[in-house]
Amino acid sequence: MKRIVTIQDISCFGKCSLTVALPIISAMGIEACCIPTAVLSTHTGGFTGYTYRDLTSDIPDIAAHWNRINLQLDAVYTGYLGSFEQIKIVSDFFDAFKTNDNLLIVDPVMGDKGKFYAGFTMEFAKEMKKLCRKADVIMPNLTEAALLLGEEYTESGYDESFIKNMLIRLSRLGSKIVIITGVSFDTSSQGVMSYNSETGEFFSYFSDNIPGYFHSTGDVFSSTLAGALVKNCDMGKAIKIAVDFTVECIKHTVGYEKEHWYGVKFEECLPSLMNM
Ligand code: PXL
Repeated sequence: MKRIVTIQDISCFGKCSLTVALPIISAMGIEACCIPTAVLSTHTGGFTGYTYRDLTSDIPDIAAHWNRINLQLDAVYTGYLGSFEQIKIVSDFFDAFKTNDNLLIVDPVMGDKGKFYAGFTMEFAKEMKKLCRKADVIMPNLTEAALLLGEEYTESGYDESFIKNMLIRLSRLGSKIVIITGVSFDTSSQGVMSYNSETGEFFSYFSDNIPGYFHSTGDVFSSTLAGALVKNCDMGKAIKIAVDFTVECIKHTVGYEKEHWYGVKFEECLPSLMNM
């Protein structure tokens, strides 16, 4: 059985980060361990007055204990990180747990639709770039890709060579595999493009573009992709599973946007992920 540790916050209500990653990884038949980086009463996208308890100082002690019990990890998958110090500590965690055959997977969560999430800045993006340098796989959305490259966000009107060029430049940060999510060349489809800097291979996979904004789909995609890669799916298959499952969760939420504006109803789709 494979084992992933995912390092991100717990938003107690709101269906994102750990409350999405843990069930998805478990449903894929992978042992899910976690390091919660902070506890929030809700996520920050659309709620006001949320609580935030920082758990950064617990991370080195958890890492030290895991070292003492010689815990082996098939992958370390990071999502939302809340401070410069957290990035630094996660970077130390990478150094402590990297082996020749495990995967360091970074979703550089910082923003969407051309905007930072609450509390993120350009300085944070510069720090995140350093973490991406150590990763084997990074999976920014188009907004985060632009932030990592220090450029303006291009919302639409780009073509395949524009994204390929971004992928190549992002790979120069240091990771072997780069995946850009939220790519759309026309209004009817949306998907992802990836680049493997060792083989020079590009891969794209597109599905239906469903109008509207659906929270937590980035976390659904990244958790599924991390699981598929750890289960040794090739890149094409891993991306297809992650996109298809994310789109299924979105379609399942269409019509329930009022009650479920804060996150997609991924739970009822988990049986289908297990079958994939
Ligand atoms: O889904 C990414 C995410 C994770 N964690 C927190 C967030 C967000 C996005 O808004 O607010 C706390």
